Amino acid sequence: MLFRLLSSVSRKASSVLFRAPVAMKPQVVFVLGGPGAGKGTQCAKIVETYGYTHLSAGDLLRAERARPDSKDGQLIESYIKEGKIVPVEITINLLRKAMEETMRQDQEKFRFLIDGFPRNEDNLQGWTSAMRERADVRFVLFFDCSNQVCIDRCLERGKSSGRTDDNRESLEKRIQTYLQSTRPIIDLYMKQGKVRTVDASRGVEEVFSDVRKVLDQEV
Ligand code: UP5
Ligand code: MG
Repeated sequence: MLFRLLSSVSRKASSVLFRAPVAMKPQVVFVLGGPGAGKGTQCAKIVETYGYTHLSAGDLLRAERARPDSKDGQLIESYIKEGKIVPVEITINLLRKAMEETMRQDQEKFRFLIDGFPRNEDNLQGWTSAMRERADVRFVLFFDCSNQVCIDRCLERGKSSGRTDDNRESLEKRIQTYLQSTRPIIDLYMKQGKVRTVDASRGVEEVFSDVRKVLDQEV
């Protein structure tokens, strides 16, 4: 009798363990491209269709800037307006916290689109030392778009976005930073065969149709 009871308890325990979700190592897709290339727009569409969580480094920095007791708010504002790249310690902390919070709420949300990061050598080093052991970078989704299209889209958005960097002066600096600092990072990943390039100069749906082809192959 005791044996039967114990073995039924043990069977139940093992089936509960079997069903318990195992915390997965975060799987990351870096989403890169020029300012206004459509990273945010396409990430929102990916989230609707695939099981990813979208983390925009720019959005996280803007949220931190808006937090009244943030010690980094002013620094972030000055960097964003000048189109410069915020020191990685700040950005990586925000990304790490957002990833941890997402997975704390739901362990099955371990797929992340990290949008607008890494943008330079400093970002890449910061990611490598803080996250290399904690997350796998699957590939880089690169939205390729001419500078002129990028500028036109941001200026158009600037009519209503309220973003302090959607003006001609900031945009010229953002484009320069992109060309000088971010393109070399994309090139580095290209050499490793990790970049999936999408022509981002077309309409939103055409771009997304190519994005789907990439993701359907990778998942
Ligand atoms: N639009 C989008 N797709 C379109 C399409 N196919 N056809 C026509 N129009 C299209 O789109 C931009 C605009 O274009 C929108 O109006 C959209 O409707 C339209 P969006 O999807 O927002 O493009 P995105 O590539 O996300 O543009 P964004 O301006 O966000 O790119 P940035 O990379 O410049 O901005 P981000 O927010 O990532 O960073 C801002 C600043 O934060 C940086 O310059 C930097 O100072 C700082 N930063 C860091 O320091 N470190 C980081 O890690 C990240 C940011
Ligand atoms: Mg964006």
